[in-house]
Amino acid sequence: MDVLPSRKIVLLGKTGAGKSSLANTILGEKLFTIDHSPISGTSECQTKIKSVNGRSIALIDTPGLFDTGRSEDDMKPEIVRCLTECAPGPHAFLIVFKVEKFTEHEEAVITKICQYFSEDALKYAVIVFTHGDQLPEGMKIEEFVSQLKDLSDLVKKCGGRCHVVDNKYWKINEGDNYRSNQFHVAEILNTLDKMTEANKESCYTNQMLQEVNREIQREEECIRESSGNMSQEEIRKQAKQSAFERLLIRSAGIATGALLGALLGVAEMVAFAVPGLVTTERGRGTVALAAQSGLVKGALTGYTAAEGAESSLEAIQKVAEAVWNKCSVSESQSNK
Ligand SMILES: Nc1nc2c(ncn2[C@@H]2O[C@H](COP(=O)(O)OP(=O)(O)OP(=O)(O)O)[C@@H](O)[C@H]2O)c(=O)[nH]1
Ligand SMILES: [Mg+2]
Repeated sequence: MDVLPSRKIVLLGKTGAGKSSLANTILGEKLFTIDHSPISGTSECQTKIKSVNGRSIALIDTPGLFDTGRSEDDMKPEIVRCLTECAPGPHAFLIVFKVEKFTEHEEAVITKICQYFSEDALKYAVIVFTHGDQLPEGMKIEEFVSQLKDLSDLVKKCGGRCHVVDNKYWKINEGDNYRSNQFHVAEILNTLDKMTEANKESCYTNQMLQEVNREIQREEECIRESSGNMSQEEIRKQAKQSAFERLLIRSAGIATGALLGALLGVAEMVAFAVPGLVTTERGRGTVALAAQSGLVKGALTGYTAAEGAESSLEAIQKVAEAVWNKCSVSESQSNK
């Protein structure tokens, strides 16, 4: 039996933007905990599955993954957790902002989403505003957006998809349809339907998420072999936890910007980052063997060698070349 939810939706945004509250508003139930203190909120990614308006949806709530002022090292476990929850990829990203000024902090959220996923992620994104009560009397969200150039550019990049709720003050429909969460949740679900249809029911994915998914599947196989009659849901849950722990160990000491390289299998990393370098089966075998023997560890620690790199891709390429060079040296020595 396929117990996987039909729609996987991840909520992203700054701490305090109202992600967990929005998740509860959509699900029509307080399934996620809201912390009213200004600093601490959601500390870990969590998934809740529920049927809403006839659709089975899995909402993945995240902590403020893209906050400015938090070190990437600090965020790494939460980012890895988010990847294991999302893998092989979500059907949609709900990017959450408050109805307020659009500053460089909000801009930074988008820059980081594009950095960790890719610009393509915006094809799967819907912008949802919270604190709708802040909208001036009679103003709709589209009008608010049109007044701010950067914001309206962003909404355009997201195919014009934007909605508004107020998780606190718009609980009851008091006749004014626009100020009713029920109305907007229905609109959000319709937009998600249309977007998923336009994306041919595919989820957003990339090489990193696929590799994370392979890691989870490997764990599932092991658990299935050793467990009796555990349900598929329980197997997946345990596999995600083991994959999370493994991936976290693998990424130790590596800057989040270069996580892609750390999370991809080493052979895949080299092939991906330096196309043309590993073209033969034998080449791939050599790299895989080197990875198993621990040879690559030294090169991976050599991420410091990539410190001068301008972008994470460049950093990965530098390390990939270092890995490849080590492999070639070891192969020529063993052939002597
Ligand atoms: N007035 C108003 N308050 C809201 C709204 N949404 C959330 N809040 C309040 O804002 C605070 C933060 O909301 P959360 O839903 O916990 O925000 P979050 O984005 O999940 O925060 P983190 O988990 O820390 O990342 C809480 O006190 C909420 O009650 C809204 O639409 N209107
Ligand atoms: Mg939260």
